[in-house]
Amino acid sequence: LSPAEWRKQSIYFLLTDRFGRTDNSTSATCNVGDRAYCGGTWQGVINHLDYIQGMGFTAIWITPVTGQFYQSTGDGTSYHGYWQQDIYSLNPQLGTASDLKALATALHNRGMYLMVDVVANHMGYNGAGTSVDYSVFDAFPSSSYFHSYCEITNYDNQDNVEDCWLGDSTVSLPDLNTDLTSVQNIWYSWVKGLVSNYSIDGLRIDTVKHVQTSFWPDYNDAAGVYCVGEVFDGDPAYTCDYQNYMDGVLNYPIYYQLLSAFKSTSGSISSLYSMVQSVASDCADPTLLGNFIENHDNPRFASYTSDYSLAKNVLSFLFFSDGIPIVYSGQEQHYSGGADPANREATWLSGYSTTSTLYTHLKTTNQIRALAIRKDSNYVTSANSPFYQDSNTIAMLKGSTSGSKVITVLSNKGASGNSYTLSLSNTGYSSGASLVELYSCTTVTVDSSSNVPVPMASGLPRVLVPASWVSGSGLCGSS
Ligand code: ABC
Ligand code: CA
Repeated sequence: LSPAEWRKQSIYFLLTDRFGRTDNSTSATCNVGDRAYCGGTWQGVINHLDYIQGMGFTAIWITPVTGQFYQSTGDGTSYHGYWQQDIYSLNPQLGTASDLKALATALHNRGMYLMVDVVANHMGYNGAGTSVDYSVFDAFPSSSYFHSYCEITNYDNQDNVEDCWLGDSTVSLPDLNTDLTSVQNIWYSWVKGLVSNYSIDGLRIDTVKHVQTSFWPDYNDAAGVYCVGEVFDGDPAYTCDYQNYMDGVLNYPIYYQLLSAFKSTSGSISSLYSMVQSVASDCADPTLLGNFIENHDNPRFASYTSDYSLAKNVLSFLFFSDGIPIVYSGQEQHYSGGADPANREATWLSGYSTTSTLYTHLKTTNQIRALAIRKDSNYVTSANSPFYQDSNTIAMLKGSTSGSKVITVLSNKGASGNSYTLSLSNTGYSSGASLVELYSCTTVTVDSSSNVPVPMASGLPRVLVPASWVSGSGLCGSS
């Protein structure tokens, strides 16, 4: 699937081992601290696609599928899939080739898409970097394919980041010498084959900043589908540069500012406001970034605050700013695990509730975004524009036509926030125009000074669109 088509999607990210089991159990034990396989499978994902689609997601991103090593170590096991050894086989703990193909088919039959996580930077080894038996790596069975061992010690030194190894002395991550044409050719033909064998629609690429930039354009081309790279860095100048070498990157610059603006009622809105502008100017195309507030590498949002209004606001930001929204499995159940491995709770233990507060918030939010995409064919390519801020509020406009843009108003006042009317000018709407706020289903009329009166309460997010959009949308009781 092309980048242009991916812009319209909404992605649910899951760790295959932690989302759904073949036996559909909702009680199978999964102690995150054990860092062990808990029994999730590709078939288990197929079994629960209604749950994902019911929230309005149109795509899933799954963790790496390749063959790993399976022993337990002081750092746990390879349940997450980032410790590959056999790139030409699949991880049998997660299922068979026909299961993975069946997952792609099941998604496609629903009009949904499959994104797979891939790793080109390294293999995984059960032992220290000084004692690697390279014969275990199926495609790279000798030390000559790898950088010589050194641990990454200085993230400010790009050569160190690219040429030294991730991992530790318990599980080392042997770092491929991606400067070698032989290594490049193996990866380019491998990725092409993977995408075609399993009918994959997009890739999430791991550890992108640990490989030289010149490696990526041909990799992205060989994949032939939208690629979004992980560049784990909050500096927009650093991270955006990688978008010159692949379709998109995960939006870590926004992640940090969104988190700090909304993890408490005293967070800085102005830092978020200016980061939206920095990303817009530094990134080649902000509409192809992957937006998130949770993933498997960082503490969950609810580990910072249990406030549901704050949780709703950060979710709404992901959907109504530039880029592709990504929600991490368990976020819809307000899971609150801290740093890895605590943030990898089994989704099945929630019983897959479809009535939980954030499940229903996400369902409405996905519906609103889909409505905007239907009504405004240039919605996803239009530039989001923050146009109002105060110490607790940010308001943004996104859409291609003045007078019918989506207005998003986010607040960090939290659930105990007061009720008031926020009067917004400079929205492009004219006096007398009728808008509907789609979370509360309130109709408002633009006043004689062209101000939009936004009903605020309990620190909840607000999204306004032309009232004429509502009929037939399925929102606010319309059919
Ligand atoms: C395992 C155990 C853990 C145990 C650990 C020692 O071993 O599970 O419990 O603590 C996989 C697994 C992990 C596993 C690791 C190591 O492998 O998922 O569970 O940990 O064996 C990707 C994936 C990630 C994956 C790997 C490896 C890479 O998303 O799930 O981990 O394939 C770096 C990498 C990044 C990587 C991340 C985990 O580590 O760059 O690709 N993620 C700074 C650095 C970043 C660094 C980050 C975290 O710290 O700049 O490069 O990411 O270590 C901001 C700055 C940022 C800064 C942050 C902290 O602050 O702007 O730059 O990030 O302000
Ligand atoms: Ca490297």
